[in-house]
Amino acid sequence: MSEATVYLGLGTNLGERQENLRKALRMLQDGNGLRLLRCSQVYETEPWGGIEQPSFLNCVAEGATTLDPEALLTLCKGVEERVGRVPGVRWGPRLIDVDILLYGSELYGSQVVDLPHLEIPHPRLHLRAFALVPLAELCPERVHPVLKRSIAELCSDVTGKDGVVRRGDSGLALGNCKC
Ligand code: PH2
Ligand code: MG
Ligand code: MG
Repeated sequence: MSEATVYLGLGTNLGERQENLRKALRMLQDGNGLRLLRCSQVYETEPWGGIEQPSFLNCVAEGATTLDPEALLTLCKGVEERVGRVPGVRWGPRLIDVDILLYGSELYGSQVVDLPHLEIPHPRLHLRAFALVPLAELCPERVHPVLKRSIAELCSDVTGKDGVVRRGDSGLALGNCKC
C-alpha cells in the first residue's frame, strides 16, 4: 500500500512541556500505520488566539503513513488522550495538541479534506507563526493546496514570528536522525 506524507503540529503549554512532546512523539512513532521521519526544532511560542495563558512549546513532525486522514485523526486523538489531555476551552491551555497540518500522497499530491470534524490543510495554518516556522524548516517548498502558495512564502508573510523562539531539538531519536 502506498504511503502518504504527513505533517503533524504538536503543541503544549501545561505541565512538563518538553516531556509531553517527547511522550507524544514516541507514541505517534509506536502507532500502527505511521512512521515518523523527521522532526523540526522545538520552539517556545507566545499564545495565539487572544486567551491569556502560559507560553507553548511547539514543533512539527514529518511522517509516512498508510492511514487515511480520518484514521490518522483517530491516532492523533488517541495519543492526546494517552498523554493525559482533558477537554478544555477552544484555543485555551492544553497538555498536548496534535494537529494534522498537511497530508499528501505521491499519487494525488497535497490533499484537501473538508469534513465537519476534519479539515486539511489545517484551516488556520497560514495565520499561525507557531506552526509555519517549524513547518518551513521541514518542507519550505511544499505548496498549500488551497492557497497555492509555498510554506516558505506563507511563513515569510505571517505576523508574530518574533514570538517564536528556537529552543533546541526534542531529543527523540528517530532512526539515524535526532527528533
Ligand atoms: N494552539 C492553540 C491556540 N494557541 N498558541 C501557540 N503559541 N501554540 C499553540 O500550539 C496553540 C496556540 C490551539 O490549538
Ligand atoms: Mg491546535
Ligand atoms: Mg487540535
